Amino acid sequence: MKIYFAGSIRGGRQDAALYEKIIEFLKTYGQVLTEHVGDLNLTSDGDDGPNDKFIHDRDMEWLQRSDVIVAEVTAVSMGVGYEIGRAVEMGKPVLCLFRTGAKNNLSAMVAGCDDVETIYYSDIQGLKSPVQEFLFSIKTTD
Ligand code: 6IA
Repeated sequence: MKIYFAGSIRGGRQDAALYEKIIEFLKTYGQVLTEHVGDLNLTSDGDDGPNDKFIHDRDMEWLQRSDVIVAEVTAVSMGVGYEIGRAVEMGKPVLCLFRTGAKNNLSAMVAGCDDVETIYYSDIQGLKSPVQEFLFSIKTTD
């Protein structure tokens, strides 16, 4: 199973350590195409690598190739919102993860989308069983 994990980069890296843990967990179910999202050395500047067109086009290619999108949506990120919208248009299964008790509310454009499933959770332990259930429910290309 090819998994596209989405998490905030220029939107802020305050949850990067959590992304790293979620990615490690997801890797027990398949290949995570976007492991760099959990790289603790990646800063919100995000400008020390390839240019933006390269990043966008490569990410869209990975999104196209993926079987499922898992997005941590607690930190507000325009890029993650964009990826969710593109994935829905591609007909991909989309799972969003939102921490209860966050200062911000989840955007209505995600929370109100019938094509997106959202898990509300308080810690990574509480995530594991519902995420597994979602992943087992989808068909893969492998
Ligand atoms: O608006 P944001 O930057 O918060 O958007 C984050 C989302 O867009 C993530 O889920 C990524 O899939 C994607 N994304 C944004 N920037 C990058 C990026 N920057 N590399 C890969 N995916 C990205 C390059 C960083 C550089 C240090 C090599």
